[in-house]
Amino acid sequence: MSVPVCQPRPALRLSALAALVTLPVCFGPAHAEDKMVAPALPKLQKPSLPPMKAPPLLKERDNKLTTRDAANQPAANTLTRSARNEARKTGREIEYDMLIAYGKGTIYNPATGKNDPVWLRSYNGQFIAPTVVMKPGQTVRFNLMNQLPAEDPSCTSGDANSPQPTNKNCFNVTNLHSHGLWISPTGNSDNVLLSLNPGVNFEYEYNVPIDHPAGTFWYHPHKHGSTAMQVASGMSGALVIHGKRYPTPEHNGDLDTLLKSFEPKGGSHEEVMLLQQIPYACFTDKDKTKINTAPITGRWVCDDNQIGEVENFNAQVGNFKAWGQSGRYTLINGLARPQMNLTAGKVYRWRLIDAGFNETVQLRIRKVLDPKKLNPLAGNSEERSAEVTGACIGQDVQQFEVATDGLTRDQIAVTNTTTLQPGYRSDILFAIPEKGTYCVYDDSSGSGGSLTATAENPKVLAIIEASGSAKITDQTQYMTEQLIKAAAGQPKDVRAQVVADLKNSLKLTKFVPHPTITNAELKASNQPVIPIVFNLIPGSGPTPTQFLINGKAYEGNRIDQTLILGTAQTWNLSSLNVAHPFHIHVNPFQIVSITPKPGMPLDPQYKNLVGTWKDTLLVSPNVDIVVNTRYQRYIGQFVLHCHILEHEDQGMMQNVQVVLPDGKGGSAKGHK
Ligand SMILES: [Cu+2]
Repeated sequence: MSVPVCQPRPALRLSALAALVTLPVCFGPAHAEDKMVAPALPKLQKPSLPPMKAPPLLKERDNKLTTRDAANQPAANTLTRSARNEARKTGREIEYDMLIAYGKGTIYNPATGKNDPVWLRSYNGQFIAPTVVMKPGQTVRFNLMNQLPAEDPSCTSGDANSPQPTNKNCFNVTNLHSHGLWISPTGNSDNVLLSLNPGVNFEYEYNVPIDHPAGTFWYHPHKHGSTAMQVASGMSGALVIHGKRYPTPEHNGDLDTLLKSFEPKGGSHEEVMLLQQIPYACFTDKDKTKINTAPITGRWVCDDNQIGEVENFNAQVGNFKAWGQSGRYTLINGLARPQMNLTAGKVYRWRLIDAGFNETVQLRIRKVLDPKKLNPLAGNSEERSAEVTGACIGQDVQQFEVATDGLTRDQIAVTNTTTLQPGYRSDILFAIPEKGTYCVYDDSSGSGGSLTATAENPKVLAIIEASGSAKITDQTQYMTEQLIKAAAGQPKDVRAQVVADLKNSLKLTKFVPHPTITNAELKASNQPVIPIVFNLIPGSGPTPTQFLINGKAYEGNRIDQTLILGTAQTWNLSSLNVAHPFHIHVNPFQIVSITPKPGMPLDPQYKNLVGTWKDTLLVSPNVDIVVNTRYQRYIGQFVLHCHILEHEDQGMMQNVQVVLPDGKGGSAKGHK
């Protein structure tokens, strides 16, 4: 297990914190050493912020055929072994084992300074899911082994949109989705319509095309009815496609080639910043219906002999107020309030992945003017807000967003705040302007831009300690210079254009993966505009809340959209009430317009998005959104849905199919 332990002192450099912390903060066996070191000085003890760590890298299966391989290949011929080994050696084929089982771990709880033990559904028994790095042109096999406890037959519900709230065995069916990957959605590929019951193994095969964009993607389970509970347990990991294709005068290339000199020594997976919200709770009854809460505040607490779990759909996941009441923290790479040591003036790339679904994160980085005002033990929302408004008020570290949802932008967006909604990815560059302490915080305030339309409070997510002698006065100018320097590594015949683009307000024209969808292309395709209207109808009395798209809840056997391969099409996205992140599998979309409803201001989170490519976009009830998309290469059935996963599990999803054209402007019917 990856354990964010209370570290002995050398890992902590927040010296100024010592003065204000009055509680002993480390308990339990992990801190025996701390207690022995300074038993008489509890007032000087500091909360041990977990040091920042990237999630572990998923290790490839041994480069030799195992007994299980042999057993799985009764028809294997004599060429199999050497052919597969050769493919592995050349990196064309890669195999991973993914065990799905309960795992034990701990989550550091800043409010108490303790590590809360947890028992959660997990990948490979680790609390933080491993990162997978793939290359374009690779065949990637995942041997998914569902070793969750056997399903209780009594929980088989006739209603597909009805996750069972109390019977935990209903949440043990799983599958695998690679969010954002442009691969086949059918058969043994990115097929979310599969169900892997407990005890079942299945080998997924992803053929990542040679022209797949390099970028930041992620994986998680996607079994309708179990998705939210499994992702809420921390079952989400980063999936990085790393590219080495330089641009040419005719073709665009991978942004990775421009950013190579900024990459950490360990590799691109060390740039992963996986944001999760895990609503673990300790229960006071056997049936896991009653959550242990603190008197007065109502915050979720765990006694010393208790273990945190995610087992009650209604109480922990289905109730949109639960997260706010819980007092839990948004985690980065499985760590609550980690501390990282960075060097001022160095360019960092963060691959931000929002794998949460409980709240919006408005990520902001600002200098701490008075470190004494940091309060690592801030527990309730008032204390956490007070910490931000007291400490995180210095200079902003500018963020330079280079990619949305893994897809390189045509122009870098310069901002102080990056808005992350469930399912979003944002690749940002930044350089800390000078040494000092910095807050990485969620600047959510009020209900503006919020996922749940309820007020959220600002809160510290991580602390940066920056060292070094750099002094940057103009951050945009500095970043432009650094990127122009990096462009020296570009091929001669494109270098001048890359540099000219950067000088022209940080354009990245040579690195955009998809050509813009033109009106001429849409006209030639001659397809109708598709409306998508989200509607959440609150329940009352015995009538449950309804989660609808275009007036209907999900029906497994109904195809809601039939799309024709090779065409481009316009979609209009809107919501009748509360905001829902629209996500569609396989082909991304390009944003054409985001128009506020009459009399409404445009929410700042929509700035800089027109023209960009994404696969997930928040549809606020205050806007009308138009996007274009094109269906390329892949046919078959897949889904679109709301990425508030508990909405998806309860019906906010549609079946989509891409079919072959009939050559006459319609769709081919096959043998029917
Ligand atoms: Cu929704």
